Amino acid sequence: MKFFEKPDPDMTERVPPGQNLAKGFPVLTYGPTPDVTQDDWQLSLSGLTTPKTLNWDDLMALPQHQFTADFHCVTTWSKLDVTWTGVKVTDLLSTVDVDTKALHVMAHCYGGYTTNVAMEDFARPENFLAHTLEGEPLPAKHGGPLRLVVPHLYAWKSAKWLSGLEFLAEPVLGFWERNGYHKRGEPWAEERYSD
Ligand SMILES: Nc1nc2c(c(=O)[nH]1)N[C@H]1C(S)=C(S)[C@@H](COP(=O)(O)O)O[C@H]1N2
Ligand SMILES: [Mo]
Repeated sequence: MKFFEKPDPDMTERVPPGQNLAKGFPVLTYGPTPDVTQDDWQLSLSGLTTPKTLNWDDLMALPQHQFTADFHCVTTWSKLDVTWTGVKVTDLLSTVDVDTKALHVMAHCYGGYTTNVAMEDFARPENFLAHTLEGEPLPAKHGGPLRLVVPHLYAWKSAKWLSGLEFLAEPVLGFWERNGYHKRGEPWAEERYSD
């Protein structure tokens, strides 16, 4: 009989320094939860691109994929193997005409939240726009009808209730980045706070 077991080495390797595994899926929102239906929802692309507005049908017409990704909140909880359905950021980008000078992206949200991501962190094949969580329509508290998910950065970059993507030549700080969080937020490097 075994009295203890070493932590599964696969698991330790997947939990970034200073993070603990969460029970359930905590909700972390600054301010009230916006009430947006799929019918009301729009995504506007602005800045260094041909301006374009997508509605729900436009989003559904893009290729749909399942994603399994780990989720790391800077407040030290992580959740492994979250399964989502949605659209790859790279598929969305392939339908728009973004200027090569656009090296930064500001994500805008219903409710006013913003977060900035460098284009090289944004235009990755593993990033996606999610409308389904564990097989169910994405609950409003987790960002429904649509949120961004950027698995390789802390979860404050995974903008809930996404309403816009603004393409920028120069970096501009988003909400938490102006309020002390790191401009990039890579969990393995513990890029938690700005200096
Ligand atoms: N619009 C918006 N997006 C947001 C936030 C927010 O307050 N507003 N919080 C961020 C933070 S700090 C985290 S950890 C994750 C939490 O997502 P969850 O509530 O689905 O766990 O959403 C991120 N996206
Ligand atoms: Mo967070």
